[in-house]
Amino acid sequence: MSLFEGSERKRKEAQMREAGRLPPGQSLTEKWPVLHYGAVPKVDLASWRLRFFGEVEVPTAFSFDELRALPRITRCNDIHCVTRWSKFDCRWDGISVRELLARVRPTPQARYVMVHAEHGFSSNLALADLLDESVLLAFGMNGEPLTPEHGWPLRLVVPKLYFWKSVKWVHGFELMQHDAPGFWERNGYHMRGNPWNSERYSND
Ligand SMILES: Nc1nc2c(c(=O)[nH]1)N[C@H]1C(S)=C(S)[C@@H](COP(=O)(O)O)O[C@H]1N2
Ligand SMILES: [Mo]
Repeated sequence: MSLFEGSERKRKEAQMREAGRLPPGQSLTEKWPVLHYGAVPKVDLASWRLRFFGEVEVPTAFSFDELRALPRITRCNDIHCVTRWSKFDCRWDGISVRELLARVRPTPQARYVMVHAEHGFSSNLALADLLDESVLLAFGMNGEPLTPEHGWPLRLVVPKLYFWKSVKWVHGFELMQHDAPGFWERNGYHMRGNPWNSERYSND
């Protein structure tokens, strides 16, 4: 990195801090780091399904074509990784999770969701956090389709929580009555993960 690029980054970072957009302990990155546990999965779109199960009235498996045919939405937001980088003004293109939930109809007992991905990765969310208007299922970011490393064919984006909750290669939503820890949450990370409260580890 040249001296100029470094000071430019610092200037933008100070701007974001000033604007109240940089959570505590985070720093700005212009790049898009790739971070995950395990290998990038190979996905066969013909047999791929996005499943909704557990506490739902209408358990459903959506094909990729069915999801592509749904109304498109875009969301602009900032993402915050627990490893302390934040990336600003990401423009995501995708579909509404709320719309899918309206179709599968969570039971009145449903309060939490386990989000499932390839290779057994999972992360837990409160249903209320999943229903936030900032949330979407993304096919692409900043005008480009997702690359396999960033979650192609589909990833969840939950910008108000640390980015480990934004599950790549998502293929299932399990609606639950009670909260339960997902992959990182079983390994010491926080059950909710709100960056504005520095909810990094289970004892934060
Ligand atoms: N399926 C899956 N999704 C995942 C992860 C993972 O290991 N597997 N890691 C999470 C973590 S810790 C982060 S920071 C982000 C990183 O997303 P990126 O590689 O697109 O930046 O993905 C999240 N989603
Ligand atoms: Mo992360």
